[in-house]
Formats: sequence, structure tokens, C-alpha cells
Amino acid sequence: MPLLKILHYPDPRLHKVAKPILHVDEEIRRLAADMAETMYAAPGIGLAATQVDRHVRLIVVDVSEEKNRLMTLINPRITHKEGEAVREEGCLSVPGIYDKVTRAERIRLEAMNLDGQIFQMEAEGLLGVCIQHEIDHLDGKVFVEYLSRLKQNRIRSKLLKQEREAM
Ligand code: K1U
Ligand code: ZN
Repeated sequence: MPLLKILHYPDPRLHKVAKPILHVDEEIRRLAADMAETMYAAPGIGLAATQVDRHVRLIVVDVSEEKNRLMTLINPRITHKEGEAVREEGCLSVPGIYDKVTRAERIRLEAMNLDGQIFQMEAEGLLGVCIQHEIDHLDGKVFVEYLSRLKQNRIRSKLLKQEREAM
């Protein structure tokens, strides 16, 4: 299965809002499998379809040490948020940049699985943070947008310079 190319900030395609998935078909299942392989290879603990330039509401997440608890969430929607927690985040679309972000400590969400069944779940800790981070991607938001304008400008310049030097 092919590894997918991950878009890097400040690529404007990272700000597109993803569309809901109406039918879970073979194409969606293939995309989910390719995204999981790309996430594990990166390596990362999450990946949103937006990051691989596919603008549909699909995310994959696996925060386990053993990398054996893959979750594929279709049309994920947060239905309840509770508390506040500050955690250091990274992003495969913003390589080499880590910073603290404040998010809800606990979330409840609704999503569909690859069999097209809707389910509810609760998440906290790293899983909760990662799901919130990935849903932000589907809404066209990159974690650096929680940082100061000064930091955002520095990150943009640094990554543009890295891209130029890699060419
Ligand atoms: O969305 C992404 O770009 C994936 C991102 C998810 C994430 C990490 C930390 C906090 C919130 C969301 C990553 O996976 S960055 C890489 C990373 O954190 C990691 C990589 C290997 C092992 C452990 C963590
Ligand atoms: Zn990210």
C-alpha cells in the first residue's frame, strides 16, 4: 500500500474544511488503510485526511505504545467537552515544532466506523488531545493557530526556509 504525501504548513490546502462522508465504500476503506500506514511510518499518533490532501471527514489515531490500537473515525463530532488541560503537541504537517496548547480535558464524541455504524465514545489524556487535534485539521485548523502571532510567523518562515533548502 502506498505511503501518502503529508502537506506541510503553511500550505493553504491545510485550511480547507473537509466534507462529511455519506457512504463508507471501498475507496474510503482504502484511504483509511493508506492513512494508517502513513501515520505509523511517519511515525505519528494521529492523521487527518486533510493532511494528505483528501478533504473528507476521516481521521486515524493510535496512541498505544505497542501500536496495536488503531481507531478509524468517520465524521467525528464532539458532543461534550469538560475541563481544561495543557499539553505539548506536535504535528506531522509542522515538522520539528512542539508547543503547549490548552484543550478540553475530557470529551465525548460521536463517529462512524468502517462498517458504517455510528457509535459514541469518551476520551481523555493523550487520546482526547489527539482526537481534538485531528478534528481541528478537518476544520482547516493547524495547532500553531493557538500560538501567538509572533510564534506563527517564526514557524512559517522556518518551514518555508526548510522547504526551499530541500528543493
Ligand atoms: O496530526 C498530526 O499531525 C499527528 C500528530 C498528533 C498529535 C501529537 C501530539 C499531540 C496532539 C496530536 C503527531 O503524531 S506528531 C508526532 C508525535 O506526537 C509522536 C510520534 C511518535 C511517537 C509519539 C508521538
Ligand atoms: Zn497535526
